[in-house]
Amino acid sequence: MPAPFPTPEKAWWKEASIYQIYPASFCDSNGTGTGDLAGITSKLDYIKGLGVKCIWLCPIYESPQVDLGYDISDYKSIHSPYGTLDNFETLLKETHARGMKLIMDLVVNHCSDQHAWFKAARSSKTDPKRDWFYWKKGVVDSESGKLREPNNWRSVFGGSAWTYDEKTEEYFLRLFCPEQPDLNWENKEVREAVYETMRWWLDKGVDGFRMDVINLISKTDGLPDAKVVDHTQWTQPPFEFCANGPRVHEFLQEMNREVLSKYDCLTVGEMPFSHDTQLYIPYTLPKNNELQMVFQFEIADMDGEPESPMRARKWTLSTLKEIIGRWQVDMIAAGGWNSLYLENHDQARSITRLCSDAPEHRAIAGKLLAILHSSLSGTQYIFQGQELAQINVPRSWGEEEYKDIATRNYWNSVLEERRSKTGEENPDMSDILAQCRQKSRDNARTPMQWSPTPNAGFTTSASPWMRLHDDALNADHFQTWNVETQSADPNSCLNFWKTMIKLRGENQVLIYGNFTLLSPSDETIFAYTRQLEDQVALVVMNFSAEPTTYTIPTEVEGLEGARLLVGNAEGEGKIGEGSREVALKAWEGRIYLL
Ligand code: TEU
Repeated sequence: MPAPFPTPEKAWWKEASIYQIYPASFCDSNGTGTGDLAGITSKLDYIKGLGVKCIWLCPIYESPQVDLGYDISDYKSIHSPYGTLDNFETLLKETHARGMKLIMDLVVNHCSDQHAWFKAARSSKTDPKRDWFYWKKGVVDSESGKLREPNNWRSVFGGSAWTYDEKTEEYFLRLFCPEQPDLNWENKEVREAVYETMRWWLDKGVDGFRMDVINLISKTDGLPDAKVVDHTQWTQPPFEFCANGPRVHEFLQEMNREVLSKYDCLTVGEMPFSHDTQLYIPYTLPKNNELQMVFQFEIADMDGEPESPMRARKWTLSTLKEIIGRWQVDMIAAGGWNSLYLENHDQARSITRLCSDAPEHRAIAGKLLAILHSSLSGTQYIFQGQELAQINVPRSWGEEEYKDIATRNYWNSVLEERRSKTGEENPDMSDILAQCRQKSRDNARTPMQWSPTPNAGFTTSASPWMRLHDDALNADHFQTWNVETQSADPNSCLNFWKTMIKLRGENQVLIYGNFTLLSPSDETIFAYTRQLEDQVALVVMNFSAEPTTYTIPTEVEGLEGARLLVGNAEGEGKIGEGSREVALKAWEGRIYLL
């Protein structure tokens, strides 16, 4: 198998496995029921023990927490329940002392409506900060004669993307919730204020940024009405005019020139709302001097309805393979770099979504996904709890347990619609509850489970901010799904993840090797090879709850000397002499070195 494209240049940030922390749900050091910075510091040895080289901290800044920290009211102070700047400095120092790096979340497409910038902008039409945001007059609707929003853009969280401001009688744009006004990047002062904030954190010693919805910062001039694709509503998805917009590359190049190029830092741009590989490659090409990599959403979106992501949609293994294969080949062939994630704080748990969370399959499925995730090209991001084989919340939970604004808005909008249709105060919502259990962002946000003790050692408070998974309490389960118990069990998912992170570090073919997909239309087996110079790795995974036998295609050479590098099930895992057949148990996966 000849190598089809040149080996990427090596870099620390390509090889680092990164651990994502959602601060509210990680570890509560002072019994408030909410995680905090001192709690994170107390767990640094655990994080280092995983083998990761870097931490990504979700927002810890001052915030009214309407969108759990993604609505920032002061970029230079800490949300007080999380601690103080001193606590942050300690966390950073202790992270560095353990040879790890720390990147921050940079949320600058929007800020909070409680930020001083927006308060000033809102105070009068002539305030110097007015133009730091998008303001527009309402439009008189030709049919009703009433004043309506300046255009038909729909918010990511539902409803119009505009909010009316009584005082100045204009609307402001907010692509997320009304408390998250969009910053106007066309205004140079805004960009300078952002760069100044970035320098402030980098000068403190932070090692880079994960940039929230950074592909939304440039909007098409005049903010034209979006195409009508949803005939049931007036508002429409606005992304053709606000995602990957006309000046986005110019802005990122300026940010790179002004800030990033002056530091040895890691940069990853979060970029939802398109799946076009070719559109995303330029962001990561070294010659363009923008970002190192992007989070694309093709796997995240695969099992949700495009116009209503909370509605689950059927997917097939061949689709997943096509998506992964395309990014693995096209991005690397072009000279860009991928970022790999199966979970984050906005996604349901990957075992539930992609495999089976039935008690008998859960641990092996978690390990299977660790094999997949650790044998692809790109920088690897692991979300807290993923290493413990955490799954979605129990089906028995009621709607009152769901806290996330996207989920709440969706629930309330359907409820209202059904109330008005049926005239019933309590219409049947069981289908929507089932959707929440499948797709809600809350599924990722249940607190970390540290030990087989009350509240799983997450907090000493009797009322954690979010309910712990029943795993943590249920007598059948609480012995299994936590850090302490799994640390002591050599066969646990947690220890398997440690093995995979270590093997990835030791076998660079898994990070840099060329990717070749095998058997693309097979709906049970996910198999591929990776090749780096004369090293070849063969990955074979059974994505089904039934045992199966896979015949390795003849295009794969060198099977005679195959050595099993790792597998997630017991047994020798040998490929029979002179045979191309591999027998795999339910959810079994293996990596061979050829
Ligand atoms: O998320 C971007 C985003 O729009 C999606 O991940 C969204 O959450 C998903 O499609 C479900 O609706 C980022 C942050 O990660 C997220 O937590 C914030 O809510 C959002 O931006 C706004 O800052």
